[in-house]
Amino acid sequence: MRDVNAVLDEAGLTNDHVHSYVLMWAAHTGAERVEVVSAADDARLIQEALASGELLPAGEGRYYSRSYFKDTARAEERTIVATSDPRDKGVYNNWRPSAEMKPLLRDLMASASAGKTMYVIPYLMSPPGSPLERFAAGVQLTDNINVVLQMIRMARVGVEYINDLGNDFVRAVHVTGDLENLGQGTPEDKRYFVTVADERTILHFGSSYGGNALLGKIAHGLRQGSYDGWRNGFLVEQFMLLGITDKQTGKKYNICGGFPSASGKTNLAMTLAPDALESRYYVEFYGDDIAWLWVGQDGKLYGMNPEFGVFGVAKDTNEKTNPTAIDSIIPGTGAIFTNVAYNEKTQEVWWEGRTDERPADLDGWLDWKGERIADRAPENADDPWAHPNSRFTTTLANVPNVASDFEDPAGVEIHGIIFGGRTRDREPLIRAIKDVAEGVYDGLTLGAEATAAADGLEGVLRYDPMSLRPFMSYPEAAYAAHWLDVIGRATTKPIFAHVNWFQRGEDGRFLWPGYRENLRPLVWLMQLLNGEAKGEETPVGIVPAKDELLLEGLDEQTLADLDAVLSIDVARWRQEIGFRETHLAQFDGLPEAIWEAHQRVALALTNV
Ligand code: GTP
Ligand code: SPV
Ligand code: MN
Repeated sequence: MRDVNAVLDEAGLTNDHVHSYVLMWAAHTGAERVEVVSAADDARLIQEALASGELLPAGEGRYYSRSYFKDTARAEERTIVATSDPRDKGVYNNWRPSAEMKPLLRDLMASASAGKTMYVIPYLMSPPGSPLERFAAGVQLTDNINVVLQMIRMARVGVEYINDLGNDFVRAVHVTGDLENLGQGTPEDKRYFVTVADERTILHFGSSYGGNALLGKIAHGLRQGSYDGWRNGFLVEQFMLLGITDKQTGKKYNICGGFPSASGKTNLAMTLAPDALESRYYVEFYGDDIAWLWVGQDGKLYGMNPEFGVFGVAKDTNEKTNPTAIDSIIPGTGAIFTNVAYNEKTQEVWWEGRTDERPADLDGWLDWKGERIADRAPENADDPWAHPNSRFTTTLANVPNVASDFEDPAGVEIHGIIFGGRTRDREPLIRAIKDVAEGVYDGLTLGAEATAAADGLEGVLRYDPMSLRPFMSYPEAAYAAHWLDVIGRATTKPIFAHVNWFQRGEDGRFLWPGYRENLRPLVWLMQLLNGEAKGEETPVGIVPAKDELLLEGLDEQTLADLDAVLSIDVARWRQEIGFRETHLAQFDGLPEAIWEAHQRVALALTNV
């Protein structure tokens, strides 16, 4: 191999700490050559990936890739947080001693990139100049060109982000491994996705997909970030972030919030006002998956999206459900589609819900595994064409309603924090919570039906505190205390709310049309914050009075279902209180304020 130092020098990489880190791992993984990547290399790297067949063309300026069929989602049970302090063990963080995990990962990675290029990706998970910039820089090493191209879309990439940082960067090592021989999902599973949080080192082995492989996003942006936030006084959450401007009053409100994976963050963040409200409200997109939150000098709560792109669920994305997403992946955007269906003759892509009907002419169509659809056995005729966790990757700037100040390092003031999940009953469309401890309690008891973004468990209801469960890096009780501390320091408090777009009727249909219509309850929440709406008190928060919700333009069926959508099922709630007690009791040393909030809600429910 060429002298690695010379390669790094030529690329303008002057940080000595980065030099020694790259040198060490290049030697250890046995990579054949080293290449430093910057965003400006995108066009050339795309051509190389097309030439090698690692990408396929999907029309003008769009690309398609297929991952190994056993490598299509985050593998939560293989994901570990390691530190040297056993007190960092929580209920959900899958803690292991770093002294055990580091040698194991080193062994797995030894010579595992032989014959391959090791790409060096210096990246920043924040707008440059952010007060949290110091925690946002990293250098990912990867042996996979598709991962490089995805990282260029999802993070700010270039040597300028790390040259002046000394040792303040996350070391993020990704080695794909021999995907066909890793025993995925068997007792001999060789995949390990480890964040050594107290050393700010990420070691991921055995996947080239999504959060397993793009280490800026989930591993750094959420798991490492939340650990750093705990130690340094800020919050890092799996939250979307949007702004709503009332054109009549000129006021702008920013709302962030967490729904578990595949529960609607991207769709909500990219939403447009429903047609009937378009003349009055304008919605701006900031981020769809991660928010970092901090209290500013002025006592206000601020938030920013550390990402540079969107890695969105393809399923059901269409002109009606999410028109801005469709516009953000049109020809010329550089979008990459992964694991959707692909037509090798026309270079079109398709996924379930893209159009009402599957393409009628099967000629050229391959499913997400690359198998010819026209050749399917009759018993497989109904199998999905796209994988349910298939995704599109596109940069924020491609989203038509991206906020004009999305790169402002100052971030935006946060007025509201919402939690939501997929729950078919009990949870009303929206219930607002003004008390901070009760809001935090609500986040801690967030539950959802599991989804395709995480392996296994489909359909089972599980608790997912603040929607951070798969990314939790430190113990839950400390996490709750940290939330109370950070929000407690804000002198202007945000309002909290719990939302649910997924209530179903006895016939199984959704009772609320969702998507763009979801703006209505959010507008109500901001009116409540402002004193323009009063709502109705219930034991579990304030729900909108029917005439306070902006109803114009909703169809007959939705109006007929509205009572059900806004009502509180007290019997189901009393039962839920018992489940919550068991859930919270797992967390040793949970702050008293959280238990008190729980008791207040429980008591209010016995008294109705
Ligand atoms: P991750 O990227 O995995 O974190 O997912 P996410 O939370 O961003 O979820 P996303 O917005 O991609 O939505 C996941 C699925 O939920 C998609 O299939 C959407 O079409 C569907 N969905 C989103 N919003 C709504 C809604 O308001 N109502 C209904 N019925 N479905 C929705
Ligand atoms: C999620 O699963 O919550 C995602 C996608 O945002 S991934 O990056 O693959 O984790
Ligand atoms: Mn996510």
